[in-house]
Amino acid sequence: DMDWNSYQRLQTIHWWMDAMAQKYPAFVSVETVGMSTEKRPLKVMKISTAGPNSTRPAIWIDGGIHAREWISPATTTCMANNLITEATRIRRQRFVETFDWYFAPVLNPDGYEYTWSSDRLWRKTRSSPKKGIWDGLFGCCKGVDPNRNWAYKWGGKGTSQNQCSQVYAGPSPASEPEVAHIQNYILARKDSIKLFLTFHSYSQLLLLPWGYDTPRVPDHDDLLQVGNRALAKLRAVYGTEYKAGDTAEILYPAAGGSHDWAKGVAGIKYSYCYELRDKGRYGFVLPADQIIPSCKETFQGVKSMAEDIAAIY
Ligand code: 0X9
Ligand code: ZN
Repeated sequence: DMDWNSYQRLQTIHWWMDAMAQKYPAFVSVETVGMSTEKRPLKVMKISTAGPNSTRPAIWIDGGIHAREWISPATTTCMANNLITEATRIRRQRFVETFDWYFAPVLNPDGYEYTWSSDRLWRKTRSSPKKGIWDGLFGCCKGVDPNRNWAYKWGGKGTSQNQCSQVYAGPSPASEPEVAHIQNYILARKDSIKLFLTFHSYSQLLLLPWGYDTPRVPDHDDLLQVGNRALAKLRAVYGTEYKAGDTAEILYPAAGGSHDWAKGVAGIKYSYCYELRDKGRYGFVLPADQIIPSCKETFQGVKSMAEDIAAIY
């Protein structure tokens, strides 16, 4: 059964998404947008008080691109659950009534399952490299970094062409079916999506594009303002300190990431990457009793971003 006091397997998360759609067909729907390399479904949940066919302005939230960052699927599913609760209220708030919300909580389902079955700290996808003549001699490594595989500035700084690297960009842009399917799904809705949020861990950062290198986005000040207001709301819950800034400046340059693609290709102005709890004490192996606190504070941040952007539309 689904709860947020422990981390959940992929099957449980998918079962919960489908169960929500069955229970609240008027405002929850679930779509399988494609299959992963190992044929697991890539599920997207749409929450809209205007119903499954609504074409309101939209907010995109994804998680679980990196397999070992368990707090990301946990926090994003928990926020989706909060939003469903908000949608059932008679007096609904503006962030619920203005937007369609898309949640894709596990973008790398093969990697995620691998962290449960075999290697807790696996990061990448589970695709096999194309067989080359050297493979017999040097062996080969599985997996592409799905946050170096998006089709914008692909193969640039902070990426590797070595199959065995943790930041292997893959043989070509969007070589990973997980990335290709989600890119297509977002492109088909790019004019409605007003806010793009991708959830990773850890470091407690809110990253603005660009990640590929240090130039500032032209609307940097708008993004930073909405970001800092969100972080003030997040901090107000438990005092958790997050910092906002340009990815390449406050973290490191890394090309082919999803929030760069969302801004650079899909043209979504407000595009961010959250690096969730903590700051390194537990790192990727964050205790499950932090799921609900992480969810509560992050939801306030996301709500603040939605309210600010709703005020523009
Ligand atoms: O390196 C990453 O992909 C992210 N950090 S993580 O520890 N979760 O792996 C940061 C991504 C920042 N985004 C871009 N560079 N585009
Ligand atoms: Zn990550």
